[in-house]
Amino acid sequence: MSALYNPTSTDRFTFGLWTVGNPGADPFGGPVRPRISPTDIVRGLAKAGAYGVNLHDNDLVPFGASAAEQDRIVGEFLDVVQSCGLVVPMATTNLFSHPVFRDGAFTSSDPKVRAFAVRKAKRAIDMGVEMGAETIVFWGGREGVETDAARDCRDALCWYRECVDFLAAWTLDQGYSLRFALEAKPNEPRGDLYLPTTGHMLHFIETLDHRDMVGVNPEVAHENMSGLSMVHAVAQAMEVNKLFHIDLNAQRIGRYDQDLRFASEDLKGAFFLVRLLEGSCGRPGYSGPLHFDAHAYRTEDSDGVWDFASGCMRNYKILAAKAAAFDADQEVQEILAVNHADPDGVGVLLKDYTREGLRALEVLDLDPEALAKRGHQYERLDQLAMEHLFGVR
Ligand code: GLT
Ligand code: MN
Ligand code: MN
Repeated sequence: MSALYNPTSTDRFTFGLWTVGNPGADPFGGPVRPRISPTDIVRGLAKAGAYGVNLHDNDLVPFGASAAEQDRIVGEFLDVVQSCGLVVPMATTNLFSHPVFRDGAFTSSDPKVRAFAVRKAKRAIDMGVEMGAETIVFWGGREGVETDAARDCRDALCWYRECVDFLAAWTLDQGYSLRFALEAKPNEPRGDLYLPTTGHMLHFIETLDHRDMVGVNPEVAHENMSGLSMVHAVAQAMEVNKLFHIDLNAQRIGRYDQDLRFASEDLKGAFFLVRLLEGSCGRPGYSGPLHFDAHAYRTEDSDGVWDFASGCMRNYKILAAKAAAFDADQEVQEILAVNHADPDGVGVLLKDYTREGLRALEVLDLDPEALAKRGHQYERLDQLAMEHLFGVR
């Protein structure tokens, strides 16, 4: 395998403790791999060329641990993180594993459960700040229902908003400089999750008190589970400066949440996603951490886990090189230039409404029959993308 695509810390690749630490359990069978300790995960990630490690509170500190126990565990962990030259850019709260969250955390009908969830999230944020995290992810794994008989969905959304508003206000009150990133998923483990796509999240964010500090954390698998385009979800977030974090993995449409090695399915989707994240068509890219929220196949032993991690990072770098080559390809540029051409300066008329602009629009020579005759050469353009991907161009 070419060393050209070996990751280094400047690539800003991150993994969660729960990703490489996944022991291969599924709903039909138990773990198949020994549990790797958090500190060994950190050592392994540093060796593999990652930049950082992310975690849920309970990936590191057991649920219900005392303050003294937490201090000891966090201290030991941070010593290893620092000695390995890694960082912890993102932290999150497990609001889904404990049975107390069986009917939701921020959207539970029981205010005591909501209060417990907020208090747990608050403590996880404190822990994240101690570790130097800049982003706090919220994935509402239990925020949903099997039956809408349970509550009016509008109440759920209102409670969800109250909890995020409360935590944002508290974060600001603490003087923490943090951003929240909300992660959508359509279903699993609940029958239907509230706020099922990144688009739903983006609108919800606009209804929050402290919307400036809240953005999204789209995941490839989660958008694809709904049969939607991850590229379009991410682009919409980027266009309004709301892409605060990203969960990269792979997924086949119509399946359970597979969390596969990045780009191992839907190669073309991954190619256009990387092209978008790297910056394309004169638009800036994304500069935050590139997080892989995925895990090794259940078939793998401990060595296979590191093959998986290396594959995620190499695939991103290979696709970044392919995307750059595609954008630099003269034939690609020619096709795009023809399609975007504006020799008569028409586009500017639509930028802002003015009465003069309207008059100019009305007298334009626009012949729909002539415009409709034009082919766009997208078969050729897409084939060029394919040939770059196949490595024959
Ligand atoms: C869980 C989930 C992921 C989320 C993680 C953050 S936890 O593994 O499947 O998509 O990003 O809470
Ligand atoms: Mn997932
Ligand atoms: Mn995720």
